Amino acid sequence: MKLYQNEISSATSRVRIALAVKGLTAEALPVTILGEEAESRQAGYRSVNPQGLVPALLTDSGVLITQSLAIVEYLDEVQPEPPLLPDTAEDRAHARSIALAIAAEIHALLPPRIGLHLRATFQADADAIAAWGRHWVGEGMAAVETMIAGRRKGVYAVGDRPSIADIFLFPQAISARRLGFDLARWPHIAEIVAKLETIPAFQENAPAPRK
Ligand SMILES: N[C@@H](CCC(=O)N[C@@H](CS)C(=O)NCC(=O)O)C(=O)O
Repeated sequence: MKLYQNEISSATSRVRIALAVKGLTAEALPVTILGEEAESRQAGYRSVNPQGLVPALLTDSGVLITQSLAIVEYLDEVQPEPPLLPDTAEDRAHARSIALAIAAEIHALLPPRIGLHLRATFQADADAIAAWGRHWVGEGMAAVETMIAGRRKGVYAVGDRPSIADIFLFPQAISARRLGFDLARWPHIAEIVAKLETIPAFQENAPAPRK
């Protein structure tokens, strides 16, 4: 397998964590994502992934899978142990709800292309773009905290083993901390992240800080 990826990418981090939890490896194919001229915006990479986003996984049979949730669920199907989905249909739906609340409602508003568009179209400066990010992270993580609190019955977000909910939560929480949020404001998230930070598959595959 080969993984189009970027070290600072939160969405890539999810896939790298899943690979590590499963004991799988993928050859890293780096794609730059920062700035107007980033490879993610160029025709070359768009011919690989029309969305111009990382991660994208090239399977051993040459099929490209885009979108981190689809990739993580693919890995869970081809390598079922340890499972990344909880045992019951309701808990699996809950774990997917948490993963999507992060991927589709928080993270989707934050990647570099969003900041570039805010700057080019609305003349937003660096402070305004940072405030934009903090707004969506603050609002979104508060909702995720409530979602987790409402049904938590184990040490992780959903149950007693790490699931896709934790795989999506962890990179977003690390990014929130770097944006200046004290995770203590979300007590369940803080407790879960502290636990995940003791697991090498998570700790070693967190998104790298932006330089
Ligand atoms: N929903 C996608 C999000 C992918 C995404 O936004 N990736 C970011 C990096 S974290 C990216 O490639 N951004 C390129 C850009 O903003 O130009 C997923 O879960 O894979």
